[in-house]
This record gives sequence, C-alpha cells and structure tokens, in this order.
Amino acid sequence: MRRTQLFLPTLKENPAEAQIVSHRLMLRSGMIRQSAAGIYSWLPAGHRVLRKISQIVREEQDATGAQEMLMPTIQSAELWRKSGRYDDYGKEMLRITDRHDREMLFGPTNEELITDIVANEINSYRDLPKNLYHIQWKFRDEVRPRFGVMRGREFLMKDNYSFDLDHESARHSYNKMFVCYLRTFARMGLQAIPMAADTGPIGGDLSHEFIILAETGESEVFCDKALLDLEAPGADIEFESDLQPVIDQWTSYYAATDEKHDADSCPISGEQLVQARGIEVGHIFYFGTKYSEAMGAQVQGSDGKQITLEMGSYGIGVSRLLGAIIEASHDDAGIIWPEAVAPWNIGLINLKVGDGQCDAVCEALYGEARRLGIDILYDDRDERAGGKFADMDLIGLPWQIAVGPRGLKDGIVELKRRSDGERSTLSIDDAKAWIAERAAA
Ligand code: 5CA
Repeated sequence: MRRTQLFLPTLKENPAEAQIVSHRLMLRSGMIRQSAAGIYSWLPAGHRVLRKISQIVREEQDATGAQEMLMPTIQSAELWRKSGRYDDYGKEMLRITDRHDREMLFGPTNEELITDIVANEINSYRDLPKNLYHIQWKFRDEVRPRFGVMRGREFLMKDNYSFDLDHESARHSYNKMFVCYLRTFARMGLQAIPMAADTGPIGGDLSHEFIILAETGESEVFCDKALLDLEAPGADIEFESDLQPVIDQWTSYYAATDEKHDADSCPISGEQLVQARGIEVGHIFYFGTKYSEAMGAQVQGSDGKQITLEMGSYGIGVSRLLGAIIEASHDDAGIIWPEAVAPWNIGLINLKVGDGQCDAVCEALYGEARRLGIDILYDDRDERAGGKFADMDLIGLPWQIAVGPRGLKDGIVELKRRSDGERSTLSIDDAKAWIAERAAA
C-alpha cells in the first residue's frame, strides 16, 4: 500500500478523551474513530489488525474441530424469555421494537439462539459432540463504556458453544478450549494466564478468565509468579488425546480474579504471589444443562432414552485484543506490533521523494515485497524525513527500511527493527534478499 493513497489519518497530539495508552495510540495511529459512546468505526489500519486477529482466532478454533457459522446480531426476545434471561439482563441489553411491535434485541451473547438451533436440528446421540462458533458483533449497553475498544458497547467477539452427551465429554470440550486459548493468545505474542473466575450472568460453576497483566487492566488479579514463565503448548498438540496433563500443569498454580480470591485461604504469599491488574481477553464457562433444559435441547441416546445436552460457552474479546496487545507492547514513540498481527509487516520510507535514485530503489523494493505477497506500507509522501520516521514509529510496523540519498551514495539502505530499535545497513541486493527471507518465514 502506498501511503499517498492510504486513508490513515494520524494525529500529532494526544486526544484529550483518551485515558489509557492503547486508546491514545489507536486514535493517534488512525486505527479507529468514535461514532458514539463505546461505538467505533474501524479505519483501514485498525481493520487490518482486526482481521489478522480474527484469522488467528479462527485457525486455532478450527484446529480443535470447532466449526464456524454466523448468527445474526438481532435476536427475538421470545428466545430470551424461555431461558429467563430477558428480564435478568436488565439495562445492559439493547431492546428494539420492529414495525409489527415485535420485541427484538441486539445480541449481547448467543447461548439462547445457538441452543434453539441445536434443539431443532440435532436429535440423535450420533450427531454429538458438536462445537459451533462465530465471530460477530455484540452489543452491551455498558454503564461506563471507556478505554476505547477495551470496554465498548459494540464489540467484536468470538463465541462458541459446545454440546455433549455427558459430563465427561463436556469437560473434554472445556479442556480443548482451555488449551486452544493458550495457543491463540501466544500466537499474538501475549502471555495470557487462565484464572479461576466467577460465572456472572452466563451461569454455571466452572469458569476461567484469560488475563493479560497490565497496569491499566480493569480487574484486580492474584497469581503464582511461576505462571508468568509457563509456555503455551505447541502447534503439535493433539486435541482428541488426553489434555489433562496440560490443564493440570496450568491449574496446579494459584490464579484467581478478585471475586474468587480469598486472602485467608490463598496457599501462596510474599514474593511468590503476584498481585496485579489484568485485562480479560477471554472467558470460558461450563454450565451443564442450564440452557439446554430451558430450550429443550435433548437427543435420543443409544438406549432410546432422552438425554439433555451438556453445554459450555467460550468467548474471546476480538476487538478488545487490539487494546490489550498495545497495552502490552508499546513505547514512548508508539505501538510495537507483534509480527503476527501487524497491519503491515514492513514500512518503507522514501527519505527524498523526487530524487530519481531514491524513487527507483523504493519502487524496486516495494515491487519485490508486493510480488512476494508481503504486507508493506510505502511512505511515498513528499514530507520531512523526521515526520515520516515519527509516523512510522507511531504506527508501529515491526520493520522499517529507510532509503535516502546519503546511504544510496554508498549503495546502502537502513533497516530498523521497531521492537528494540536495532539498526543495520544493507546493500540493495541484500535488502531484496532480506525481503525474500521474510516471505519464506
Ligand atoms: N457467552 C459467554 C462466552 S461466549 C460470554 O459472553 N462471555 S463474556 O461475557 O465473558 O464475554 C467474552 C469476552 O468478550 C470477554 O472475555 C471480553 O474479552 C469480551 N468483552 C466482554 N464485554 C466487552 C466489552 N464491553 N467491550 C469489549 N470486549 C468485551
């Protein structure tokens, strides 16, 4: 993408309305704009990251055997009356009446709708287990929308729902998501720690929140220091085999959100106990038959008897993750995108637009990256070098290549790694070879 053609409205000044760094940087780097309280438009740069995050979530979901579908944002109130949550949800639910005076709502979550679909379509034990997910916008009329996309009213969530015949199989479905989440967040460069959590309005008695430690986090959390160094399982994990050893490893250490934490019974103390703030990027629940009973989700078992399905639900805050990643990865100059989710992987800076040689080398490098399918942003604006460097640091692409007349006199360009600022010089041929290596990686 050429910067002269791109819609990327960056801001030099810190917007007054933004209280935390991720919100400030998302506004300044032209990723989002607010359209109403807690409701945002995603501009091209922000949308690219949102898509990359969604794609990682999708690939890791699919690896477990979960199947993607898409349910609507608007649901009928009738379904929510069946589960009893229409009244329970209170003011957080956005209620809508259509032209026929039918009561509708903008879905805050989907337990009712998916359970209704499964109740209507699945009749035999042979069709189970099933795990169905979608990545869809949700609306919750939060009392205090704040911190940009971190606590929005409209936000993008991946939510899935598992249906099993018995408790043991449902636990396996829960364990699969537990392990899948560790992998998903690790791929985005995040250390997410599963913590015993309250189930709130979703219900059930088993639940873990996946927490990123960050000073600006909204939750107070407590965990064993050892968890900060645990490694997520690799891509070779077999989801149908026994996942209990992985679960045991992660749950053998103490980790709890403040609602679950009890100082008196906490088994660790002193240096070993980390007390910190955290961002909840995912939340998994096992709630048994709470919804299947209410919605009549039953199948015929092998003995001909009716079985009420065992369920769990599993959420990831896809749009919140942009904020969480920035909170975890930035410096004074701007965002430092992990390679896997960066809007573009390379930023190419032409330090003297109009200079024949600079233009030619930039075009050659840009063309090479494009040919190899690498996401590259070419800053071809006729502006001061200082401003272009500052802008590139703000946007936070993992690699910068600067091409200027001084370097070109010696036949070299400069490569900078955004994460640690490390610089090296490359000949033009080596720069091309380096780009080709990125494509192969
Ligand atoms: N039905 C269950 C699981 S699918 C559910 O709704 N769980 S949840 O309420 O915990 O939401 C799932 C995830 O969505 C949370 O872990 C959080 O990362 C994200 N989320 C929740 N509320 C918001 C919000 N107001 N703004 C941005 N993200 C949110």
